[in-house]
Amino acid sequence: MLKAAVNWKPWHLPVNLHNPRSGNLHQYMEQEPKRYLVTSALPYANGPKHLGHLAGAYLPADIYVRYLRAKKKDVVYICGSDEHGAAITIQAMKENTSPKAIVDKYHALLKSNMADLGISFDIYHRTSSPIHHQTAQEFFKKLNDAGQLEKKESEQFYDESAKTFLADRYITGTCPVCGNPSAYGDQCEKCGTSLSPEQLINPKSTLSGNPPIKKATTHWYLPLDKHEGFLRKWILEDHINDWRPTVTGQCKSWLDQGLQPRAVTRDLEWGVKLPEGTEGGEGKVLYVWFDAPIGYISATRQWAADNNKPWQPYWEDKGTKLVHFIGKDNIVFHCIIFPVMLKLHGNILPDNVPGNEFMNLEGEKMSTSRGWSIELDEYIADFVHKDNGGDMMVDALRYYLTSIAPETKDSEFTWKGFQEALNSELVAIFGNFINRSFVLMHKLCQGKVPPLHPGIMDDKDKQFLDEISATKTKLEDGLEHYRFREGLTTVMDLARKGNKYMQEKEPWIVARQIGENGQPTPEAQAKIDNCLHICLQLCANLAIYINPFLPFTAKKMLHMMKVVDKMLEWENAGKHKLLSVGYSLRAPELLFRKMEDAEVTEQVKKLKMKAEKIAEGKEKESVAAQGPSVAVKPEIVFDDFAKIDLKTGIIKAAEKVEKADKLLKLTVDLGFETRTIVSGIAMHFKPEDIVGRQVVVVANLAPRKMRGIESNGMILMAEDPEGKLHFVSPAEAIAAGSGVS
Ligand code: B3M
Ligand code: ZN
Repeated sequence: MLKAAVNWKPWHLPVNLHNPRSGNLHQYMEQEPKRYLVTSALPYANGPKHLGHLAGAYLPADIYVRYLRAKKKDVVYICGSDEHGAAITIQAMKENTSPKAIVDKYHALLKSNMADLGISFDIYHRTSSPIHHQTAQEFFKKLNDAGQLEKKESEQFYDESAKTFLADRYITGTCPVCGNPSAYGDQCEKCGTSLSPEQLINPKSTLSGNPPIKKATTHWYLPLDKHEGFLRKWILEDHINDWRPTVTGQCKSWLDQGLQPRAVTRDLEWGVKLPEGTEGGEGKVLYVWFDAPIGYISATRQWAADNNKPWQPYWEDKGTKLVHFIGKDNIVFHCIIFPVMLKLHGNILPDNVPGNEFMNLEGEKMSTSRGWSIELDEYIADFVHKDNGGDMMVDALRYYLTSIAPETKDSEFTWKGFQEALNSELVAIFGNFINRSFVLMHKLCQGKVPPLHPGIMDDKDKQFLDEISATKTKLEDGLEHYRFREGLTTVMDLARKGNKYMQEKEPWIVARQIGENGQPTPEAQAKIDNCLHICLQLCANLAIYINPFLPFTAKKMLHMMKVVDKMLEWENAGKHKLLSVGYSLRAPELLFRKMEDAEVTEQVKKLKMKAEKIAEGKEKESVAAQGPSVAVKPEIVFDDFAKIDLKTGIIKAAEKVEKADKLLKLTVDLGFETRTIVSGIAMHFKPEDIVGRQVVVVANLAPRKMRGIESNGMILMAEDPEGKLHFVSPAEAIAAGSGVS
């Protein structure tokens, strides 16, 4: 006991406040920044966010800042809700409430989701706050007063019945690229093309359903075209080697297309009003993409005020390293538009913008609106709040998402892949190594850190200690250069080597060399000591290395080792004497649990059902949008009608579709062939009652999968005012396959 006390290190319990500084700063090409300002894209407070968002903008930033904090850097991690723009007002319409109610509701949700997942913002602010409105107005005013904005009149889409100009999102029409009939004025969600409302075919206002007219209005423009030269040099020369190629590549294609002045104001109610006294600015607000990035600045101001610090150096001093973490859909705003704003306003520019590609889900694009997503709150409900090992499932998620981070190309989340990563990597490699080290230490070394006997160290021992130190440099290289996926692999490789080292040393076999006293011989014990001493030093190092990625796990490891948080400081990484000889350690705790096959099946099923339910809802909506049946749809020409191939058929067999209340699977004889058609008529007809019926079928409708069954066609039905369905069929018996026109 006395020995242990003498050997206590500052990170051993009880806390000793002495602070050793090794000063072994790693050498980098660039000058050491004075401070870091790290941001994650401000999520729209218009609904829950999904795992793709987490993997794209929040988790990597969190890993980065946790690493910087471990290095005792001056770092502030900024985020908050983006509470303006059409994303909010449209959601308010959908939920039949006010924009304010929407942002209040979703801001609270996002804030708590992020906290549950260990995202360690220094502030999670909101753009509806007064300090943000003030900051954004001052920003606009400074640029406007300096003559950096252009004011011009232009024709914009206007809804005459709603008496309002229409934001791009309020206009829908047919996508000129893919023909999607419900593309938005700024983007087609089906093919991903970014659009302007002018490009839409048959544009319609979502407010009234009427085609909009063009009306003159005045707006302020940011003349991006004037800053093209600066952007080209800054991105395509100065940062061509340190930014991700996917990011510079996207910038290059924007620049090559030629930049246009961009309107930074809108005729809307909801948003940051133009500063008072702006001539002609009444009734106008700042464009959401103008005010949102200024949210990074206003959040910094709020953070500084809360912490009694000056905020200006973070945005004005060149010694600040500013890093924006975003998804690829936000690249143009963070690499082109906001930098121009910052430059004109006299601020520093981002040092890097690590934009991530997209994470797909089980073979398809993740999308909340289509229901093909795992929302943060769904994951939290299923695995964090429900599961008693909640924190361990947060780290399991952080692990899997980082291991498949879409850093260079799109990647894919699958539940099977998650299970595999958890069971055969986290549990079988990392958790297993820590657990074995602790179990053996309790069994063979009286629950204490055994001494190291240098005289009998062999090459394997020495090499392995070198390996522990070498990992530090390798991991730093990954973390400093935003290659988190590689960084995590580096840590896991070390744990894997730990298992291999222990396997080769097999202390449990060595322990069978028993002396006369029934204990292992002194030589055998010395070998056991060396192996477990080194393994335990590795455990301490693994805690430091894994901490930025899996903070909850690192914390548990500290508890097992009975050391304080201070041990996690980066300057301790790679050292071989983190745990003092003779110090007694706790029993091992379970760090991770396996994911069962049943959980995988259940989640995949849940995902499919959610998407189907939403698809059904949308179908209803679009039927409803066509109006009551007395109204007639817009006129078509004969050629439109002639495209539809209607044929008569006879129902040969009908059966219920499992777990789908509304669907019947029909076998229909069309004369020339027999088809499977899935029809939503199960609430109206019993299968046995409709066999033998004559029907009319849309024979050339593209096949569609419903509940895993491919449906080849559609049965025509008439709906009476009570909503009851009736078959449409020839009055007399007629050969199956007869044409209908
Ligand atoms: N709210 C878009 C998005 O959530 C936008 C980001 C703002 S970052 C300043 O993808
Ligand atoms: Zn399209």
